[in-house]
Amino acid sequence: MTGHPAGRAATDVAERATAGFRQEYAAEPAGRWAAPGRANLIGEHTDYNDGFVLPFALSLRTVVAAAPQPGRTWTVWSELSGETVTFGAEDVTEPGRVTDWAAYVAGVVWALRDAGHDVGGARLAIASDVPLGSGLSSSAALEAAVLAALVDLGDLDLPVEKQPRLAQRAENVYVGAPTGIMDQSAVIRCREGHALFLDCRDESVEQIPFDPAAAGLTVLVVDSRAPHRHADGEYAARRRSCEQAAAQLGVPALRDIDVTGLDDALARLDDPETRRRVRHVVTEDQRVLDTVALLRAGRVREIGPLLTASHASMRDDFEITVPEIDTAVEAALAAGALGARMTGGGFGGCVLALVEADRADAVADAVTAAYAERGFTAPTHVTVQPAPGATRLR
Ligand code: GAF
Repeated sequence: MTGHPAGRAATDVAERATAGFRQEYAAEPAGRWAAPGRANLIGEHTDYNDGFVLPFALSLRTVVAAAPQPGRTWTVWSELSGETVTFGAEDVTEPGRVTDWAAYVAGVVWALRDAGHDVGGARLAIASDVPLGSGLSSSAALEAAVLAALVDLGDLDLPVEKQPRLAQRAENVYVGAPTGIMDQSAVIRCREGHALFLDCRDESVEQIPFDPAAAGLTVLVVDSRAPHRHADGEYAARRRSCEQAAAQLGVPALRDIDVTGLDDALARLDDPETRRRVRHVVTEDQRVLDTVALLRAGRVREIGPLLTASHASMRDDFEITVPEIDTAVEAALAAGALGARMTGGGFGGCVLALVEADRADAVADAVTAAYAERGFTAPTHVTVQPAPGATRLR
């Protein structure tokens, strides 16, 4: 996970966006806006159950260099595809007219217009260090960076607390991915040195100090390199089964069951698979609360077992892990990680491990060796510290 795919010059992502803008439009951008990828410390598949999550932002970022252009036309160049796509007002009257990567940009324009904002035409150039398809929210980073640019360029009245919902609508309705509110909230609202404790029901947030380095620790993020296996269909299926379980239990969302009422709730459900899904969500909400309590008390070293328990719950009850991911977690723990879990929606993506800073290389090597033994494609890794959310670059 170097952030620089083969063949691309290893220059700073903001410089690449600026250079792309100059080359494509033979002009200077009016500004540059960045939004990070995210890792979720704990709280998986709880967001669409109105529950709790605890993500933090990464220093890997997507940068949009942009300037206004007359009329209602948007032109977008992307470093990754090397393509330029232009769309007009007629393409953002309803979802689905712009496809592929540019749909995330058109979706933001659509969502802004749908919410009544008079968004002006713009030229945009996008560069990114957030790896695609690794479960680190490259799509939310793109949406958030574009949104920040369009809000600033048009001087639109859209407070930052309202931006995650709008970006989520772009993804849910225009792109058509039924995701929850976590990723857009994380990439927009996270702060450096903190994890974002988000109540997904009312979107209230608390910035929780999370500074592993101060405790001699680091977070190792391993990209499993596992091909995403049916991730979209499986995500939608998990979401459906949670919603059906809540309806069966007569509550608005699974958030309304707490661990003390879990056994009673499970006894009212006939289907063993549904019981497992419910048990994951209810216990995961509690693990988020327990993690937050430990971090508030400055006991960062003690969160490891909660991370590992979260992984077991995703593996055994929610059934969203794959062999590469489980191998990475097991190898990290065997090599001395304090805790390890898959992060993100599942069926591939990344694992995060809380490790002693001076053991990070040894843990990464152990994961690589376990992969080699099983014949998996070699994983990549990076160590991370909580970084800031979306911002205009000066
Ligand atoms: C994906 C989704 F986009 C999030 O909303 C969340 O549900 C996550 O999977 C699982 O916690 O990242």
